[in-house]
Amino acid sequence: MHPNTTIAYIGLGSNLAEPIKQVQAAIEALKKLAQSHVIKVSSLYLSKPMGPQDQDDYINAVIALETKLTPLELLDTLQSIENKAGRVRKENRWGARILDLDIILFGNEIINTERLIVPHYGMKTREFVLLPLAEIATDLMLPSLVAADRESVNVLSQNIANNAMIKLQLN
Ligand code: A4P
Ligand code: MG
Repeated sequence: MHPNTTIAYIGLGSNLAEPIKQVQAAIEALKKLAQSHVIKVSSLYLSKPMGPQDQDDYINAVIALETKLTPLELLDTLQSIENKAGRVRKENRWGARILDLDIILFGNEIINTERLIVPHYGMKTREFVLLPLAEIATDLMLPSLVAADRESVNVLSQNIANNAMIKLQLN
């Protein structure tokens, strides 16, 4: 792998306006990203909403992207894909959305800035992130400032309660 290339994991979520199509279209958009290459795509999962329950179920997936973009360039790009999908940002936390693209991991980088927190703050407690991630990256270890504290995606995914999530079989 080129020295400036990083493998980033991106979480996709949608529960509005035909979520399966939204997630599939976002994957197609990610395949066209400059300086980047989609190397793995998880199955699509149907998940119960985390947060307010008066919203539809979500479609979630995770992809692995080999990229030469910086983390902030990647965030800008993801936000422009969200905006093109017609995303409207609302005040209500964890409310319904057409498309949400989160940077779950960016290589082994640990980022804590105003615009970007990586690893994603919710990744270890969300089955709709951990299970698709484990599907495409079983042997992955999370970054940690203390090497001995690195956690494995496989172990985290085995220990998470699966809230009736369904892996979709699409042709
Ligand atoms: N930001 C910071 N770190 C990151 C990162 N690692 N990746 C900042 C992406 N963005 C990051 O994001 C708000 C700001 O977070 C961005 O401007 C960026 O600078 P946003 O996408 O506008 O807001 P959000 O996604 O609504 O944020 P919030 O409230 O953290 O929502 P979550 O945590 O993403 O949860 N239930 C199911 N079953 N499946 C889901 O996918 N998703 C949510 C949203 C709720 N319930 C869900 C699901
Ligand atoms: Mg988001």
